[in-house]
Amino acid sequence: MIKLYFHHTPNPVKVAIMLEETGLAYDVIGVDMYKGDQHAPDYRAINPNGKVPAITDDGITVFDSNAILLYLAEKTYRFTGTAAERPAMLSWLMFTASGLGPFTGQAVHFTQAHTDSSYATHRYSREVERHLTVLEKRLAAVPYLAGSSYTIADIAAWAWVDYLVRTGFVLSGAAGPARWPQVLRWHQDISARPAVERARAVGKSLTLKSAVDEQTMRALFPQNFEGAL
Ligand SMILES: N[C@@H](CCC(=O)N[C@@H](CS)C(=O)NCC(=O)O)C(=O)O
Repeated sequence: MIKLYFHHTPNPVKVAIMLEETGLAYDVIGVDMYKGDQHAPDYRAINPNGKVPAITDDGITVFDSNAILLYLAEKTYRFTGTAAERPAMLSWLMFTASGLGPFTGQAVHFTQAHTDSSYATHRYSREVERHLTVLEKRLAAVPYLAGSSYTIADIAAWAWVDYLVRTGFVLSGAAGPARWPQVLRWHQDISARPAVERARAVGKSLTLKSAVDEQTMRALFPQNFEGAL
């Protein structure tokens, strides 16, 4: 049985969606990243990068959400798109893995956690907007990122766009619908999928820490603490 190492944040949610879409059986194991569970030796043996998500699947271990999406797509032969769509699927999956995801993470960090760098706040926020505009142009031409088929590239990008919608970071303001109507159309379309609705509920029964205190700051931002890495 697959074990999903989870916290309710965008990267693990991608994997929950894929597991729900494919109907594979899985158990959810909470990794309380506000307490620093991601750095525990037992968890580092599963994900040496000390982040969520990771999965184990009968002796196989896979870490990094995008690698897990590819692994599950290859395991089930689902959500890869047609043969003709596969190159586009890979391109858009990596667009999220190396661009939309990391830049959004940095934008949120500098806007909400460390507001003392206006240069960094500006740079990453503008990069989020630029990534949304790249998505907008693609989704004005095709219904899904790979083309006609809903694929793991959509699942990966949706998790970050959903985060931007829910937190109101960029998309909720008056400018959002005017600037990125196709992104919002695509977001609503995917949000209505039953598997996505079920994935939103994954991990809700876990008791995870919500308070942000020094333990949390040390767990999430060890580079800011001498000798913590
Ligand atoms: N490239 C990795 C990034 C994983 C990642 O940054 N996960 C965040 C949650 S969305 C995390 O574990 N944060 C805890 C930490 O950085 O200590 C992936 O896609 O899985």
